Amino acid sequence: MANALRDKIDAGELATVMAAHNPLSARLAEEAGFDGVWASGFELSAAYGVPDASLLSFTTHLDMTRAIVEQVGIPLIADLDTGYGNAINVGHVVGAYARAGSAAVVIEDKTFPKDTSLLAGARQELVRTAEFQGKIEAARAAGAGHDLIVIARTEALIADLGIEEALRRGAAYAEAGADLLLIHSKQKSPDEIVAFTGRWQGPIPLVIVPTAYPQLTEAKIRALDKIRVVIYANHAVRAAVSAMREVFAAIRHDGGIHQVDQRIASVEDIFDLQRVAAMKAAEKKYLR
Ligand code: SPV
Ligand code: MG
Repeated sequence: MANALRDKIDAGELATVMAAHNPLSARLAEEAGFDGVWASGFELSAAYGVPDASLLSFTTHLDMTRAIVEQVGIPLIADLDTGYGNAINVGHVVGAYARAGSAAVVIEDKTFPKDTSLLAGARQELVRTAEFQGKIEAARAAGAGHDLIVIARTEALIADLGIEEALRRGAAYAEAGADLLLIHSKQKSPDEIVAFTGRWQGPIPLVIVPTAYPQLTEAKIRALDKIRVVIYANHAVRAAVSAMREVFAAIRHDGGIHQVDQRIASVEDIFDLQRVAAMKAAEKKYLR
């Protein structure tokens, strides 16, 4: 599993990764042709109706991860937030995700409990650089033997600490053994990420999450040359919310399901997504 993502990155290509909050959304991402699935903390928190602020336990997220890995063939990148504590917590948690079949894990340099990155006025505090290097080393050790990709995420730009601090932290995280550096930005234009990428001279490639600056298309990202993974981090839950709102409102407006029936996914479509045909074939073979 890890190899498919690593192979793509090593080949100098851009891996496109879509968010998921359950196996069904992951399967739809695979069906659409994405290279990987992002087991998003934000999406899972939203699915539970709570803020993305370290409120869900890691086992809740791990259960989702296991369920997704069982149902899709594309690699999974697990969003581990801050690693749920210090380097000891990171080692414990990363080991569990590696054994669950994650291709990659992301840990971010914020304090625990974290606050979500794109919320205006949110609490954004970073741990010391050396402390986070220890967390990266613990993640590396826990993933050894699983071909696990360790992605270090700096929130320096999210915390308004500037490009110099982001570059300094990125270099320190590469030195500690990270395979890739996720650089997150909340600016509404791609300028900050483009400037960071231009100045990045580190030995490891970059990962971006262009939620705030959607103008940065894949063609433009490829042209920047140093970015190997783009994560569309919340488009599964946002698409689901738009679709459900629209259909639920139409049913209330129409006084029944007679109008929407033809324009939403059919029950047969859902049977296909559940792989019912495979179960029926197994019934023929084994039930006697
Ligand atoms: C997530 O999807 O959980 C992320 C990306 O970490 S963001 O919400 O932008 O922090
Ligand atoms: Mg997250």
